[in-house]
Amino acid sequence: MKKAYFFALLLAGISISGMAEDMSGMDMKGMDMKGMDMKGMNQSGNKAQTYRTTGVVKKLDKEWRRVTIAHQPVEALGWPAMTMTFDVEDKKLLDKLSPGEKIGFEFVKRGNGYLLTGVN
Ligand SMILES: [Cu+2]
Repeated sequence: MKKAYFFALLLAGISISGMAEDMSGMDMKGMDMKGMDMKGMNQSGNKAQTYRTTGVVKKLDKEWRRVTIAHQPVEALGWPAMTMTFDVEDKKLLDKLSPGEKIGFEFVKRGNGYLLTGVN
C-alpha cells in the first residue's frame, strides 16, 4: 500500500516535470516566432508604405534613371518642402516627365533612397 502510493507520487512527479519541460520549450519557440513576425511586419511595413505629394520636375537623368523634384511637404515623413532626387526604375514613367512640369507623384523608401512609383 505504502509502496504503491510512493510509486504513484514518483510517476506524477515525472510527468509534471516532463510537462513543464515541454511547456518551457513551447514558450521559447513561441517567443522566437513572435520576434520574427514583428521584425517581418516592420520591414514589410516600411517597404509597403507609399507616400504622395506634388512637385515640379527640376531635372531628368535618363541614363541613371533619376529625377530631381522640388516637392511640397510630406507630412507622413515629417519632410518640409525641398528639392531632392528620386530613383525611377520604370522607364515609361521617366519618359512621361519633363523639366518644369508640375506633377502629383507617389514614392516609396528603398534602401537609402526613395523610388518614384507613380505620376499623375
Ligand atoms: Cu524630400
